[in-house]
Amino acid sequence: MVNVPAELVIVANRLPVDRVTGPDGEPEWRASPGGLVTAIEPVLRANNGVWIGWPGGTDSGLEPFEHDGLTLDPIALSAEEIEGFYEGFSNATLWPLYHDVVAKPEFHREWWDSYVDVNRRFAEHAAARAAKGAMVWVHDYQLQLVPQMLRELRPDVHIGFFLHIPFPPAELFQQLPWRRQILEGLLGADLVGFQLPGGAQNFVRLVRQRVGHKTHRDLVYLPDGRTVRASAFPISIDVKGFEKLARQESVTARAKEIREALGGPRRIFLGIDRLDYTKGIHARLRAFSELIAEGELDVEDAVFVQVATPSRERVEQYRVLRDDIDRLVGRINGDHGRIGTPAISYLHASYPREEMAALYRAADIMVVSPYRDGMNLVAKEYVACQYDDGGALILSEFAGAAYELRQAWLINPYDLNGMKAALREAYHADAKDLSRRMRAMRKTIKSADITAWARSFLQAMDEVRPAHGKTLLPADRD
Ligand code: GDG
Repeated sequence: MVNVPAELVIVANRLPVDRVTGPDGEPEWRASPGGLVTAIEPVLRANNGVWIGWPGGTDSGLEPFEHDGLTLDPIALSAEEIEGFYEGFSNATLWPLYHDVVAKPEFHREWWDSYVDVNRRFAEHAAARAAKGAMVWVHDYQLQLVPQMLRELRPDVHIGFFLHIPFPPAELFQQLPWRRQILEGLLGADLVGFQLPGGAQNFVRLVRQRVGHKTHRDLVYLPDGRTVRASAFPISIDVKGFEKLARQESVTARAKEIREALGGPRRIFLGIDRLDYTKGIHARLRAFSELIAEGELDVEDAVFVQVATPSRERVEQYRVLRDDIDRLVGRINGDHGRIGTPAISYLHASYPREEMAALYRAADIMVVSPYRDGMNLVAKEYVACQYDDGGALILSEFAGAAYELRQAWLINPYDLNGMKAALREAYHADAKDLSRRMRAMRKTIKSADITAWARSFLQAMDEVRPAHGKTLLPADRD
């Protein structure tokens, strides 16, 4: 299966595995966590597709291989490309630019050159792997030039693109010296998907203004007669899978153990994020610590567990953030902690899924406070795990998830007093209020899970450019 042309090709920056050194000193593959993996894996399995991506590291000459039933096709990056394409243009130019310039984006011409080169390599690889008339689904901000490059090589294939992060308003996107190239790159796709309608509208407006194509609602009309559709497909999670995990006896037992290890507080607050400056970790810890300082909360009754998964550790802004959070946690615990009862239990580590589920089960109040976030799967995962309708969700209105999870305590993470009020309210909320909110949110996510997301994207692909009898299977799971 490893080298046959594939009917479905997933192209994403990262493969869903990391190359690690095993116990015997030999390199081996290990599944890696992340929003994209969680979302795509079921669709790929259902269609026997191939996933093209970078495995991390600088190993070259890696061959396609099978891992846990998935066909994976690694693309090598050199040390210079990791610096220019990945850490540079993707994560120090596009990432901050697309997230409301929460941090200042850097523009360097050599980073751009590297982005173009690596995008071309991905496109060439996809062109070589796709069967005639196949569906190629390209993912995310690192690969926005791939659709156009691939179309030039393989006009027969159907190309979908999905952006997992927000697409910025014209006023910000305009700053990018290569704005036109990015728009033209995306227009190589038949369907360009965004998390929210606002992202799709920003894109269509920019195409009209900057490239000069005719548009009508969610359609762009190209001079060569092609039509490109730009619409919203809010991503979701494997709701049933998470609930099943949460119901496992071992997870229930571990959740109890976590609570005991924390000294049996009345309420556990929880944050789980990649350590990223867009996630608003700083703001939520400050809000919590002020409530303690003001005597509204007591460390005997309330603890904040913050898991920050290591991320992009070689990018300067992420190093600075790590030091900032370390300092803040140290100061808060130094000021307010007591022996055996710190105010904040801070974990800079990555955990297995079972431990994540146990944390979600143990938490009474989940705090998700990004300054800007495409969707935020953590918020949905927390809701999926609350099968007894308990628990409270505090959610930033700047996360895509806020458009669906309306019954959460919605907050503006820039408004510290507003955030404190929400934390206080959730802390004191009665069981009836909590279960009314949680029930409604659970209903929402159950009706729009990952299967529905994939199905709607693939269906839209079919509509925008019919596949002549070939239909991909959605990921059906029970
Ligand atoms: C991008 C967009 C969009 C985290 N730590 C561990 C772990 N995780 C898993 C979570 C969740 C995923 O990683 C994180 O997804 P998010 O959506 O919260 O955030 P990003 O990584 O920024 O994802 C985002 C997403 O793409 C999908 O489109 O929602 O807006 O920024 O699934 O559970 N999983 C495990 N151990 C960890 O320590 N096992």
